[in-house]
Amino acid sequence: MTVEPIIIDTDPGVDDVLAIIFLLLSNEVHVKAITLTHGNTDLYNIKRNAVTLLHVMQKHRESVNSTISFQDLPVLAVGSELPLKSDSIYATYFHGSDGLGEIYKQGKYTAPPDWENQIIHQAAQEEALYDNDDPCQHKPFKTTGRDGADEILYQLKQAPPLTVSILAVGPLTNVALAYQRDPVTLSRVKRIVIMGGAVDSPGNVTSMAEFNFRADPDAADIVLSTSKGFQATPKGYRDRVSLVTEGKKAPIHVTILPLKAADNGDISVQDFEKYVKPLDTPLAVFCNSFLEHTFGVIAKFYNADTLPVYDAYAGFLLLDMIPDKGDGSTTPDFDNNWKCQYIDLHVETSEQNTLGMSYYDKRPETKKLLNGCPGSTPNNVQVITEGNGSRFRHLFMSRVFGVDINVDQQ
Ligand SMILES: [Ca+2]
Repeated sequence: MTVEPIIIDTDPGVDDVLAIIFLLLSNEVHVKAITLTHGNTDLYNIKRNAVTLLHVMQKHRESVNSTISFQDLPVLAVGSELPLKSDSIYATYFHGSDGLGEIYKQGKYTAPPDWENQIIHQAAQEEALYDNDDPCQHKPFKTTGRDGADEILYQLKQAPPLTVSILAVGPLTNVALAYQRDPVTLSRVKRIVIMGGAVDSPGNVTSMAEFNFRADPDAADIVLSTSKGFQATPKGYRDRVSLVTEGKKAPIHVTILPLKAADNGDISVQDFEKYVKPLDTPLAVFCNSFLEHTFGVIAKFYNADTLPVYDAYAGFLLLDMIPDKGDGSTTPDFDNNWKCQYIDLHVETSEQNTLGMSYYDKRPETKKLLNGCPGSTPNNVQVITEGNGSRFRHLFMSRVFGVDINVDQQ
């Protein structure tokens, strides 16, 4: 089995935390770096949640007698505090002011007391750990002096071209900055899988816009534009390999899981209460500490009894796409379980009422006109329109909590 190196760009956040845990427990991928962005809350709280979560993962490993070498730990890189141009918005109405349902303030969970220091890069100390690695001694992540965008570029430079994927589950500021700083190096990415956008559906933060795109519309539009000229064909793949091998910019395979398709991955509150709430494993204790708040928000504001876990579902999509080189070849797990279409998708960046809205020209003749017109290469974003939520729920609950939910009843 080929293990895919990945970078998670994220704003933890309830479903981000679930996504990160899920992927750290997935042997199909190796999480090389976690790059943090503003988003669900401000960067201070995002950092605290990330450090706390990675300590929980260390506790989990101890509880199952598993160790990880220092080299294999993810790098935790602090990224953008603000969107590229627009004003900040946060999703604290859903995630709580701390991003995790007020767990710290209410004493439901405690962050490591020195968490802020832990994130500061300790070059000499970490250098020593490479030579004298004692898994009981080291911290649960590596630090870096690079910011989020530079860390993305660094990871892509270290690996062979078209081997590292990015899972972007927050506002896209870091990824857009990486492209602006060095489009040639970002072209080395195998694929960018994004949770974001409301395509042919209402938004969730405004009637038109999905949160991640609305929280940095300019960044979202830049990242979608990197798909310009992308072709999921054997020739398209060969051309991309040639371009990146020659050190040139190439079209990027951009896949988005928009709201309408993401909703299908929701997990029932009933399943969490039945299977997860009684558990006392480190992962369940941590997740239970914030999920109670989320369930309250879901019931009160949305009159719903299912938990949206969009970011974790996007992680699951990434797992199903690993065997796909982006050359149009089919893979059973993807073809049997996902539906998609390639669209010239853009993001509104100037009109306040529709800021962050994803849009495309629906007139059938436009595609033909664009294709015949030099210099007007359209974006070519792979938009997921449908997925198999039952498979995800089963795999997620068994991998993260070790429980077997009855998928037949989903
Ligand atoms: Ca997120």
